[in-house]
Amino acid sequence: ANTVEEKKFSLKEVLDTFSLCLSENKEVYIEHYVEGWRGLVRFMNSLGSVFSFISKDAVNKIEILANLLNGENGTHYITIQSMVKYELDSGLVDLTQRDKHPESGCRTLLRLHRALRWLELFLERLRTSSEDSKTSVMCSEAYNESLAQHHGWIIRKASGMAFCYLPGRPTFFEVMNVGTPEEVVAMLGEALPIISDVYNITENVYTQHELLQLP
Ligand code: 1PZ
Repeated sequence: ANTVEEKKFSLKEVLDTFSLCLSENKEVYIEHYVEGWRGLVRFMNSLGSVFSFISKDAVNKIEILANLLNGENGTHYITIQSMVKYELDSGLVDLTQRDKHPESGCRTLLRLHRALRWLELFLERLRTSSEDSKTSVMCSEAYNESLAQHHGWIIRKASGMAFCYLPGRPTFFEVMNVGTPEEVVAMLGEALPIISDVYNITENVYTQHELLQLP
């Protein structure tokens, strides 16, 4: 019998982590948000080393948030809502240019938040794709609609090159380790509304506080 340690990593478990993010009154727990990202990075690393420049940046941001959560002011970092209130009230956010607080929780989480939109768009394309659809095309379309708008041309070029190394749809589905293609599609159908929820709630908080363009 498989022990927990031997059990192969499944993308379902990662996406399930995001369902733990939402509190009863629709606040987003940073602990689970960070945990969800850790799982996505593990998944991305299993796709090959061409993606390591991407996962390095993601890991860096994940650790900044984890350190804030585990630091002396950690109680203010329980949810995205409490983080935003605390950092704004305490003047801990650079609003117009990176200066005194280059690694604020707000600006750091915003980068992952934008990437979560990419993930939502990409997974939705995967979910509705046909057998001969190209993952690299789905990935770059999702990227162009989301993250690319926030990246300079060097990063856009490097990303575009990395996308070409994505495995094809059949292999991609296998690496997800969820089951048959039908089961993958069903799993995505359940996971996507949760990811959208987390994304939309975060987006609203950032919109309300005019934080969507943080440098
Ligand atoms: C499965 C294939 C993976 C495709 C991932 C698509 C996203 C490509 C993004 C590439 C950007 C990486 C290089 C670092 C860029 C940073 O400059 C920016 C802005 O941060 P700043 O410079 O302002 O501090 N970082 C980001 O935009 C965060 C990117 C996180 C990407 C995580 C992708 C996770 C994918 C999960 C796979 C299932």
